Amino acid sequence: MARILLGIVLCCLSVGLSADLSTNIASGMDSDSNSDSDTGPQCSRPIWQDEFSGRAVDTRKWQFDLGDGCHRGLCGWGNDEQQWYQPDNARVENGALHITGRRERSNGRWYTSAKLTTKGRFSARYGRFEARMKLPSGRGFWPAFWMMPQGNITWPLAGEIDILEHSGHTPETILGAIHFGREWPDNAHYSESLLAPVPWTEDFHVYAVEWLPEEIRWFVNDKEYGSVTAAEILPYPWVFDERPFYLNLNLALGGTLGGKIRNADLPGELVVDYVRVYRLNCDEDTATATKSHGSHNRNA
Ligand SMILES: [Ca+2]
Repeated sequence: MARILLGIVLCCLSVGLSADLSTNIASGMDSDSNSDSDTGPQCSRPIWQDEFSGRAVDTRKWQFDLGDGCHRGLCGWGNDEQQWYQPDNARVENGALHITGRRERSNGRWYTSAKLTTKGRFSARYGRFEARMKLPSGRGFWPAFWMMPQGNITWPLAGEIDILEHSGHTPETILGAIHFGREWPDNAHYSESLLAPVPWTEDFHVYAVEWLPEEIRWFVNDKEYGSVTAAEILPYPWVFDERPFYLNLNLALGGTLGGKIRNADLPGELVVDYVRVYRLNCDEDTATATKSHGSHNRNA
């Protein structure tokens, strides 16, 4: 989600979240305590999921991030994003979460949208993190499915994992990335992209990462389109083995990746059929387990 120039972006999203760890442990939702050792059939079942089969956003699983970031000293969420986040722009209907980005005056902004996070609700270290989604079509939309580290650590010292990002100006391209390094402006990132002959917005696809010790792999519909290892980002330290990360889902408008907003293209929706998290270490070791992801219960 964070771009280079505005690397301060997400720093403040993690500030003030020191309560997360205790919340997760207390609720039993944090999978990190046993995710390294369990084996067996639970690997074919999600350890956490939301199928969005109810009538509203399940606030036991998600929190809303609100506003435009200015209350955190991070106007436009550090990326010059144009939307005001509010719960009204997220609804659960027909088995899916719908996040709507629209032209609507609110609190001094010209656009509204929504952002959901499992911050304080669920986090995990390692595993397969996937969402089946249909991306909005239209110039200015910037949907993202991404992860941030638990704890109160200045961005990006503890990392950031972007499972999927997309710009409505380049509808045939999807992006995956990690952010790391030192504090802005000495931060760094590694990214992968996949260019398709037709827009990704035309259909549902399953976007995923498989996160292992010293390695992260990006997938779409079970096709691996990129990976990064600790060795590949040297001399930067690999900070992704240290703590659990929580999930974020949002639809930004404009900003450094969303670009110029074309009002005639609005409104638009990010539709999420489900979000599922699996362990990967089903077999003898993590390295072989990741090859067996076909056993997961996915219906992409
Ligand atoms: Ca569903």
